[in-house]
Amino acid sequence: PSQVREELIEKYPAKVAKKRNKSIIINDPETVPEVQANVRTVPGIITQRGCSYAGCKGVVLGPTRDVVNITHGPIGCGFYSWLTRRNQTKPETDADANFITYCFSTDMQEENIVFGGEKKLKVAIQEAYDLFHPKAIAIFSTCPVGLIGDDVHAASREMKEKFGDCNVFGFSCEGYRGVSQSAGHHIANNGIFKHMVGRNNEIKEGKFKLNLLGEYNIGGDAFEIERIFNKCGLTINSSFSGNSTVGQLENAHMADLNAIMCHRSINYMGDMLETKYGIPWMKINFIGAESSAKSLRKIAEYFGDAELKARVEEVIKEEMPKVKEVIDEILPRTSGKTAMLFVGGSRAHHYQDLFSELGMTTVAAGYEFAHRDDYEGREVLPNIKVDADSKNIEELKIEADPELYKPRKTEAELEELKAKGLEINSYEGMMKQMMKKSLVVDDISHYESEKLIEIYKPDIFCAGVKEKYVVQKMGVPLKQLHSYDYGGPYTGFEGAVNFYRDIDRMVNNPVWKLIKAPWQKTADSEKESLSASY
Ligand code: CFM
Ligand code: HCA
Repeated sequence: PSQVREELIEKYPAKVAKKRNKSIIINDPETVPEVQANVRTVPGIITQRGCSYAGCKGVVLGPTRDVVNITHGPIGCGFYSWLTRRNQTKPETDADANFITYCFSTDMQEENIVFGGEKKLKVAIQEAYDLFHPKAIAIFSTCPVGLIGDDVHAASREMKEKFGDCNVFGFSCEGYRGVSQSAGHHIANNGIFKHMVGRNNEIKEGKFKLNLLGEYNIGGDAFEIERIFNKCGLTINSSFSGNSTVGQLENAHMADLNAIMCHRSINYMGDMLETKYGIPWMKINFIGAESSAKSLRKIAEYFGDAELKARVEEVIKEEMPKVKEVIDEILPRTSGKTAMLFVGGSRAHHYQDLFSELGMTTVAAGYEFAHRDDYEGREVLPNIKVDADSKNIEELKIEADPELYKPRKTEAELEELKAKGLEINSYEGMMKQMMKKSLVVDDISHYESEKLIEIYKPDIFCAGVKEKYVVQKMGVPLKQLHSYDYGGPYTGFEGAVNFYRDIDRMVNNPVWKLIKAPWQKTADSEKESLSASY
């Protein structure tokens, strides 16, 4: 692998090579070497990353159906974040609000850039209020808003006071706020915590109430988790933010546990809910049948109720045989194959579980925008250098609420749970689970992806839509782990079966071996590939 690393960076100018070298790591699950992460992409390099606005509006706030999300900016930002992320939602009745299908934007023009856009923004907020009377309106700033200095917060406050019955708040999530989407996650967490959490004191029915954090219902993933939780007798108090509502987010402080799927995007909320209200958080993973069973057992152990534990075992016993049947059929065909995963800030880790259930090895993986803790584990947090880009993002000062702080577990109870192997308020990251000498690459560049494919010839490459067709033209199937190639769900037990079948179809499809770019084709090789296929 050190030779591979050399090959990946040899074409770069010396300074760039030196920098990239720190983000390309040969893994050792025992020593867990340091990965350079969450730093600026070198200009000129083609990155997979997106912007802060995408992380705030598209990712964290976008999936909540009854908030009107207005993009303050030129129309492109709103348009290209309109229904592209596949976050599904299911209103309880036809009469319930669902604004996810709409694209709200102030459609800024040159005139607004020159003379200011606040007036236009207030008109837009008024129009949205008059048309829909929503519970909440959120404003998302795009790059020009920050550059010209429109005050979206003042405009929001003014309109909120004017309406009286509609919560209006803004986000300074201009695309350039941070080095990636990740900054937008943090800004979104802060805004939801400040403007929403704690406003709804409804006590929901149910004995075991938890919030599901960092699950966005892509391709219906949250629906499958809801199905399993219902069977087990677990109540989702509030979901951040797949299939969620304003009321749910406002009620988050009423749960007894925060179960975190995507650590990267929502760990801030976990910490803040713990500090202010005394609700601990626990990392779980519902990607993979074994992982789902393990996560259910962890949740049951946390609540410590014998009846719940027994129910969870029953559910696992009911669900597993269907999964086992499919895996027994597919495993002989997928076993021994290799995968590479370069996705976001959590799926490059989670999906390794599904691949190992298929008997497949992850030879290289990396995140687009995760931080060192997502690679190396949260214990490195005190050692992370806070650079100028991170300082740019507000860190809320949270204290225990004088009335509402109520530790859900005593210190002794938490210690006991930790001794049983439950990671409370902790996450061990991706690298400890990956093979020795596998490659870990942060913010992989387009060039490095191509090189890796040439060298390793993996059986499948997992990334997003920007990579998909380039990789497939190299003769390697690409599975989109963002949009799921319009499939899914992939969570839980039914999701695992969907994934096994989709991957089987891709890695065992002979069509990939027939692909040659026109310029690579000669009359002879064309004949060869044809006769090989018949
Ligand atoms: Fe978390 Fe996500 Fe992801 Fe993410 Fe994303 Fe996404 Fe992703 Mo695309 S919140 S980090 S910012 S799991 S949108 S649902 S698929 S990059 S790996
Ligand atoms: C985003 C959204 C995205 C993009 C996916 C892709 C998603 O980063 O703004 O590049 O294919 O999941 O929709 O991550």
